[in-house]
Amino acid sequence: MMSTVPFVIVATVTVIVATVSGKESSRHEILRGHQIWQLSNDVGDVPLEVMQKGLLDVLGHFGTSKKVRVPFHCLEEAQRLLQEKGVSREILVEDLATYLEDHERLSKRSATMKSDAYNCSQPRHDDYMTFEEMECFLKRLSEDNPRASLTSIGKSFENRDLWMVHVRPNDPSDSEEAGAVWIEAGIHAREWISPAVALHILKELVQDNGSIGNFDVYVVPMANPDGYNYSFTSDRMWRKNRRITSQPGCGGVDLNRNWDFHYGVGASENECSEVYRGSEPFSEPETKALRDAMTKVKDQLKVVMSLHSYGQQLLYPWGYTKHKTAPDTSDLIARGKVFADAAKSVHNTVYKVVNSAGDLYKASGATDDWAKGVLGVKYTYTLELRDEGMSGFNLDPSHIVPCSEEVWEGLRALLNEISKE
Ligand code: 0X9
Ligand code: ZN
Repeated sequence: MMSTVPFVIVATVTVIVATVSGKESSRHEILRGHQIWQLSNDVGDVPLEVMQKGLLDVLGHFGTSKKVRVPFHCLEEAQRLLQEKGVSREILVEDLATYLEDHERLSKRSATMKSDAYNCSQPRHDDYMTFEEMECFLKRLSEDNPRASLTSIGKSFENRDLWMVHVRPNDPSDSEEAGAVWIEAGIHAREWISPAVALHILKELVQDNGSIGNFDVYVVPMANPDGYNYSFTSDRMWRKNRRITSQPGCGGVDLNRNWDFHYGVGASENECSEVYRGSEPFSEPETKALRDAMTKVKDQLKVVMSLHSYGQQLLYPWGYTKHKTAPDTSDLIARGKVFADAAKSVHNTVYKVVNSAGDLYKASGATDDWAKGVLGVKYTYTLELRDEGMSGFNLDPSHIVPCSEEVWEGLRALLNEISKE
């Protein structure tokens, strides 16, 4: 017999039950049923192959073991493929939505519960900032500091501004040109610590009275604003931009696979994959804008640093191949160690200086390889920020300040060393 209970009563009961269980209006619904697995050691490239098929998302890389996220509808297929290749798994998180909800409840934060009104004068230290809050800070910074100018280098797929701040050297009368540094952050949406650190570095840069030498510094603190915004509102684990693709439910291009240098290696043609490279090199408005802005200052560029998370590693090229050594490798390692030693001196955080393809995994189409291979910039790095995997992307905001402090110290030491060349 059909139930005669009116919908309104069912709905009311559902709301009460949901409220009691604390699961009302969850913004993590999209991740319901997703699991986090720790894969057995010595997995080789198997997880990356499965990721390229769009069945899982490799999160962290530690030696030979890997942590992956598997969407609910891929659980069986991913498990079957991994088993076929002799890779076993341990389930670390049964349901990612519940995990994130519990975590938020414990840390008493949620996107809708911001601590206090934001007045734009300083970057937040107590919480991750929304894109609008970042814009407000950047505008205020450039109004208040004559050495800083703010430019929109283009628009994102959803028409948000791609902001670049140029901080001129402290002493422009100093005839010795040091060159320029390029800092890119937030190209991967869910890596929230990256733009947060970039904003804190900007704050330091405009206050700096010459301790970094005579460098011009260009900072793009939010290279993927659409993805970042989406990771706040709808999917905390979103990585790509928000390009609409031909397959419904499989949007987004991995902007760190879209640059035109050995395009395609270690990236995917599959729109559903987390490492989808896009329809062609520089198919995306975000990478095009970055390319054009970097190209304009290419003759000045000495250092390009792309901020990511997580893993606490300073990666040097190449990323596209394990079989070739990039030019200047010994200098990249030596200066990288200067960065790491200085960073460690602040809060004892260890950043390992490692080769991208050799020590992490093969992946082409990233900022660092393109800047070195095409623009010919000597020092190009990807810096994987805190942590080593305890919290991963879900890093507590209490890390924002200490992480920024150690990166600032590392950067200062690195630039001082390079300015001696
Ligand atoms: O895979 C990436 O794009 C970066 N790691 S992340 O976990 N943040 O996604 C590393 C990129 C390293 N550089 C190259 N492979 N060229
Ligand atoms: Zn990243």
